[in-house]
Amino acid sequence: KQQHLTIPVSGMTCASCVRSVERVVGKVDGVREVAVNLATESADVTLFDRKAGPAVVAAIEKAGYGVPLQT
Ligand code: 9UX
Repeated sequence: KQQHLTIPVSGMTCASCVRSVERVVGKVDGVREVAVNLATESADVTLFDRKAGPAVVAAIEKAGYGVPLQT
């Protein structure tokens, strides 16, 4: 089932960081669309399949950014 997620992303400080995160997330299998917002430190991601969620988080962390736990 298609799903929209807002994922918190820490460690982004400039527009290049935003593009880096958009690039790596966009390459993950199952991602339909991604838009990263520096001001809110989050990534809005639309997935073709909710099973892609963990791979999106892994890709963000591998690129050197953090995904703080949502409370
Ligand atoms: Mo921006 Mo991000 O210069 O690691 S690319 S700080």
